Amino acid sequence: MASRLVLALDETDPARALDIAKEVSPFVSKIKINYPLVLSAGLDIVTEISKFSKVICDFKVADIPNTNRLITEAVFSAGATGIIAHAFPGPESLKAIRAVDPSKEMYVVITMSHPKGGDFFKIEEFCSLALEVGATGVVAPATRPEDVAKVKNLIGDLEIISPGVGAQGGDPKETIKAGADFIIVGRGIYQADNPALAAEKYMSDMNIDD
Ligand code: NUP
Repeated sequence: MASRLVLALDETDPARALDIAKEVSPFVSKIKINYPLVLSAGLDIVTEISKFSKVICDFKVADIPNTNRLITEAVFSAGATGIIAHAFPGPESLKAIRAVDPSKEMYVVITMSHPKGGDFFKIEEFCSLALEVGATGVVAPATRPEDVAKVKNLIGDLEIISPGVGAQGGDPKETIKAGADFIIVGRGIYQADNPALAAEKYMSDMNIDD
């Protein structure tokens, strides 16, 4: 069965990040890259990692349509297959991302995983926005499986990717049971003594058949 694990590679040492990406890539379906690594290594790290893994840029794009378009063009030109955006700037900002290359993945943040991270997010409105703009999927928190289940009921066939497993306390199995398609793990893998072994363990932990 294909892996339902996504590595959040927030390791800021570029050489170490590349080593971890190579070791862990056989166990994950994608590698998610966020500002901490790009700000230390440059956008070239996206191109490097794209040579052996799919890369999603978690830049939580949240600007006017023209700026969203420029950011998205840079990200896809670097080799990323997907991008994560915020919903609150509204439909035109999300459509500008979608229009750059509809064959790529666009994920929309519905609500966030940290304590009180959901207080300013509108789950129903953001889910219908994700459907309206033709998103590939949505980001919903493994720390609140009840929110994942709620999102699942609202988004039909869109994918759910869920961060918050491991360091933030979310449980892989509960998250998948609630309706997530993929779980996202950062520190639980890249800070482990053996990141590949840790990734393999997360993969088996989310097997819901046992
Ligand atoms: O709600 C969110 N929570 C979250 O942790 C949305 C996210 N995109 N993330 C990201 O997932 C976060 O920025 C980090 O890159 C990763 C989780 O990392 P960790 O807590 O597993 O180390």
